[in-house]
Amino acid sequence: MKFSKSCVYQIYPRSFADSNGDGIGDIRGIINKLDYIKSLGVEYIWSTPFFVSPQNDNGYDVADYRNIDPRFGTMADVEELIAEADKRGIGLMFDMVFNHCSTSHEWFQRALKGEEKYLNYFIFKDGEPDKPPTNWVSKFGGNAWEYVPNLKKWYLHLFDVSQADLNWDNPEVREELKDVLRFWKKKGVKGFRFDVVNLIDKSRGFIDDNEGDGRRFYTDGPRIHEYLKELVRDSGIDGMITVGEMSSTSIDNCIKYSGADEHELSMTFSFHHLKVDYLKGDKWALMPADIGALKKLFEDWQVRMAQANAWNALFWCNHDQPRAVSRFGDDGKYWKESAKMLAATTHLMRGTPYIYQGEELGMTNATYTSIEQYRDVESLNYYKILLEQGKTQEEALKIIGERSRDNGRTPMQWSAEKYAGFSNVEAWISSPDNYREINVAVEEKDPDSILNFYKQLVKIREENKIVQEGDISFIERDNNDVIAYRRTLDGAEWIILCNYRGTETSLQDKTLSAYVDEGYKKILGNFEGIAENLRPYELIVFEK
Ligand code: TEU
Ligand code: CA
Repeated sequence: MKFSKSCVYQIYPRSFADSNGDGIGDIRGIINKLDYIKSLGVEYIWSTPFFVSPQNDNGYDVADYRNIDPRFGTMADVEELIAEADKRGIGLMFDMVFNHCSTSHEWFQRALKGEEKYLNYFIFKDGEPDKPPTNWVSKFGGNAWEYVPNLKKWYLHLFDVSQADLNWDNPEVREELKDVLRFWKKKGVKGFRFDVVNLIDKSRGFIDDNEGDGRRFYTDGPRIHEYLKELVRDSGIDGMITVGEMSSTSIDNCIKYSGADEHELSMTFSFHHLKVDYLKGDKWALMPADIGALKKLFEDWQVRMAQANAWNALFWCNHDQPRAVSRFGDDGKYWKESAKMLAATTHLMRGTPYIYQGEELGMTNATYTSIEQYRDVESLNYYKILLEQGKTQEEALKIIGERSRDNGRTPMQWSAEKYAGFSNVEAWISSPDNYREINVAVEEKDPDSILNFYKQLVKIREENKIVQEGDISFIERDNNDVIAYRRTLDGAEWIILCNYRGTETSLQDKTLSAYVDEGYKKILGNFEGIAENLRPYELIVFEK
């Protein structure tokens, strides 16, 4: 399978490294750290957007797809980044936000002036100021339509009001976007990540949703596969590494998005496994993670995608998610053990692993104590919504504290120096105090660190066909404490056992001593030796 050997490192430039002392990470900061990224052994870097943008959603509100936001640097910097990464055998993947663009984009500005051509680039509906066309809810809270009085029209924004949805039904829009891909391909970019790309087709129509928030009308629409095939074919990017961010999708659709013979995308991100701690699917209602559900989801996605020759992107963390070690592990007593166990769970599966900046250090949630510390538009909107719903400030802060996207956006922790070695001034967003212990400088020196464990995992994938291409089946299926699977290839077998509890637990299918008696050898773990039971957050990889 293509890209079965690869690992991707995700960078959120704003929070990665600040080279010019303005407190905001930048392109030059990434260039300065390329040797560090090379030392991880990854083949690709995916960077989130640094194109011209008012930054209402930190660059996911693009105002010009072909120019660099001066906050992050210049086109010359980006060209140098591509060339310097290339010298190190690393390909760059750029982030294409094609479901919507910023309302500051020239297209939208001309639409606002009433130009027919550009009105058709967006989803405008005639109407009265007090009655939005549908009751759909924006992903960032509130109704998903905004009224423009002088046009007497509403426009759709599935995200922030400053992110207007593009009209993919219009062939001119599709041509514009293909051209953006050609532009970056010509610059030497090796691949693309497509933002919420399964939301682009709205051809199911604009109908009130009396059961949900509207997503069933615009997710995985009827023309989505047609649009993707056309985009990939006409822009000449088929065969490059591509990943689609698929919001609330299904396995059946991902089989098509990433199927080997479909010529759509190389792989898909899906998010069901990151909702197992949402109470009744509500991100803003806290619940302890349901490990039984998590395990079932991994099994379904791993097994069914494999049967269909489709391909998963494997990940725990990104710039929209709280930190995995704080969420599914233990960022206190078993910090190191649980971070390693979580890493092994995904890295040894079938798919392409993604490492999000700082994950390889075991970076934790932000631990903010006041709403003033938050920056994310979604967190700030929902804080207000939670208060309106009658939550106390303390309750609302607790929820935001666990669920905010800012948990994943604190500055990369490079060293114990002031400002975590990220900048020489106060950063745009503050760091948790633990940067003094959790940082690159400390972990590079410690052979037993989380950082060195990640490097080991990348190498294990690179050197072992069984990890790249082996079959996968799940074991310990009725055991809700443990996530465990078997990889097999040409008579070889690996067993991966992960304890998701902070307590000792026993295996149900086969005891640890039975594995040993049958000749299995431990080849990787996060504790010394083999005990009678799995220790808290213990990981064991056996080979036979
Ligand atoms: O995210 C899509 C998305 O829907 C989420 O991950 C979102 O953050 C979550 O549903 C909110 O609860 C992508 C980008 O990764 C994100 O940063 C952007 O804000 C969003 O699209 C809009 O472009
Ligand atoms: Ca800077």
